[in-house]
Amino acid sequence: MKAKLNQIREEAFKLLEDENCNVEEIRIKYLGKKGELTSVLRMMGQLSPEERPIMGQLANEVRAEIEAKIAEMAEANKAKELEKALVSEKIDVTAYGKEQKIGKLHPLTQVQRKMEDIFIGMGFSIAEGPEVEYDYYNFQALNIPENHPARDTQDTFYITDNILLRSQTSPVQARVMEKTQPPIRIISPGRVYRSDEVDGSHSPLFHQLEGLVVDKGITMGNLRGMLETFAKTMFGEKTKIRFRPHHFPFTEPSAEVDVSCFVCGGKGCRLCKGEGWIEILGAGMVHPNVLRTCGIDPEIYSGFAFGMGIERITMCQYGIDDMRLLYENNIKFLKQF
Ligand code: 2U9
Repeated sequence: MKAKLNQIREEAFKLLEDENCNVEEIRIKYLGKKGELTSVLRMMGQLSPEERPIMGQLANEVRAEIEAKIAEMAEANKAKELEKALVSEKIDVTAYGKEQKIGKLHPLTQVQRKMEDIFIGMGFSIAEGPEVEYDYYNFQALNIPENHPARDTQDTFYITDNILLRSQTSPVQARVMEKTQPPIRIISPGRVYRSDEVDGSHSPLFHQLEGLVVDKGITMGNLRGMLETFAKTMFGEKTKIRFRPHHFPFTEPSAEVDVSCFVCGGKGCRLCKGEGWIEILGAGMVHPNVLRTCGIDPEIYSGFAFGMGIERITMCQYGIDDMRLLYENNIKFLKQF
């Protein structure tokens, strides 16, 4: 039996010397249930009690040696496979890839973000509110009662008699005033709606950015200084601003505000239509009725407000002469910004 066990070891080792041998086949042949080593072990019963432990130990040694050799071969095979895969699956990292087209923000969004950044830099927070709004917040709280002529110029889309699509973002500020006592320093950018026909300068949906500051002792001087800082940061250091008297129901006094033309510097050109000035926004001191209606005592507090169309600012900045271009999603147009 000893000779048989040694023979099994020799044979198995010889077969395993071949690098390309089938390791699993050899394992089954010698160590499997019907393998040669198992058959020898079955004959142990025929041995004398003295021989049995000696042969048992030898058989275990032979099994362990063959198993160790098989494990070593399997490990070597794995390494060989990996080596092969590394060669055959080599990746050329310098090869041309598929170009990834990177999109960018719409010019209106770019301009809105730039405006927001400027106001955030001056200590404003962004306030948001619903686009589907109550008549109360859109008109009545802003000193525009039923049948007021301003309802014509701001005609919008009605969901019911008292629910509409907001025609300005002012209702956002009215809501903030109702909930918060001064100091208030907010801007409200967003979509607004008007019942307008589409043309080169009108759209039933456009974007506004409005601002509101309410505190003790706020004056028109504060409004002017703040707007000058905005204009210089937005359009360039040399930009000047001017106020022209105007009327809005929600501010008193009110003004339309122009910036000196940033193309010709005020001499007169195509962009400013020879005027030297470009109208960009409306502003004024918040009407005492509005403060009172929104729960703020106009005897203690005063405030200023302003509003501008984001489309208008975008068109000025980029010299776009037709507003419809901003909504058509023409990729050739949009790629320019
Ligand atoms: C509250 C009180 C007052 C916001 C203001 C304007 C002047 C203005 C227009 C600019 C061009 C609208 O987009 S546009 O058509 N806006 O001229 N907006 S003052 O005044 C407010 C806002 C909120 C509570």
